[in-house]
Amino acid sequence: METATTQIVPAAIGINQSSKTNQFYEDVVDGLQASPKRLNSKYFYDANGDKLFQDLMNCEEYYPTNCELEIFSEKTAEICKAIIGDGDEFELIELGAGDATKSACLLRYLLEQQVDFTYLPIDISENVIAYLNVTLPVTLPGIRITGLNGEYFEMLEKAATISNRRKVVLFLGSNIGNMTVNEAESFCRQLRNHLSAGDMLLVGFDLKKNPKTILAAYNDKEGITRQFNLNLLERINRELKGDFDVTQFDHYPMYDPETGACKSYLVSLTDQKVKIDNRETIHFIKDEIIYMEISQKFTVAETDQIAINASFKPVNRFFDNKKWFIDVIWVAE
Ligand code: AVJ
Repeated sequence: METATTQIVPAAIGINQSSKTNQFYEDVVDGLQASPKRLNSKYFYDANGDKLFQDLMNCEEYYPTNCELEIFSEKTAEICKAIIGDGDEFELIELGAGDATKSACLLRYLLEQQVDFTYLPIDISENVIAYLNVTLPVTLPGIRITGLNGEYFEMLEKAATISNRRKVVLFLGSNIGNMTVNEAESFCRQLRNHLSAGDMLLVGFDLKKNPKTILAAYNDKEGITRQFNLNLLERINRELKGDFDVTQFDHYPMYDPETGACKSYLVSLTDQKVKIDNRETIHFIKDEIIYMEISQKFTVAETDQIAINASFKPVNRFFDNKKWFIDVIWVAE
């Protein structure tokens, strides 16, 4: 029998734990057997990684969060006016919602204006989704929310089975920067295929700027970015019975101002071998790297080009005061 408590806590929708662990194992082993070795940055976000990312967002050098927060708090009415459009009810879907601090600016305003919408945050972290499902109904009374825990497109398809109302998709925080320009373009094309003409996309891009400013954001003095990267090795130890000695790896961030690619690597400090689940042994030679993450930086022209090539029409641009970051609104054509 259902208790009152289970009824008031909205259920998270997602995929089962053991198939997630198998996928994680396969991706890790494939990546570490590749040349050069690589790990997928989407796996940064377990409970520890979420906490480290929170710390990063609060650290002095990591500017993107503050820039976007400034845009969302200073331009709330304008942004909301654009997404409300003719006033038809809609689903507000957020890809990689995280703690939803930025979207909460919009959610609060939309609720105050009594706009008819449902909030569907999607996140790879089950920790994040459980948190949003429980806290948002308290901080934003009256919100209709269904958290979706999983991969973006799988969860978008789930969202489509929940309703066929107009969709407004939020993709904030330069999450799109975890893709190269080409990957971002095919991602947006795939996203367009999950939408209907007239649906909207609000995307946050981190812009090219002084290379020193960018590199410093991924090389903070406190070493949080370093820990954030090393945490993935620790997560492999915890969840996949790995035996990484994280003291034997160093963090190496780099930024290429020509291409706008900011990349993070871990560097093996010695010849060493690492076992995973007693099934695979991975050999490292001294100075061998693991490619961990790309945080691509864009020009405004590149964002327009991505929109057009993915069959969206760019309709609005919102900058922070320093013009370091941009939130754009695109309409599916
Ligand atoms: C969450 C992907 C936007 O790339 O800037 C922060 C993650 N990595 N510091 C980014 C991150 C290192 C972040 N995104």
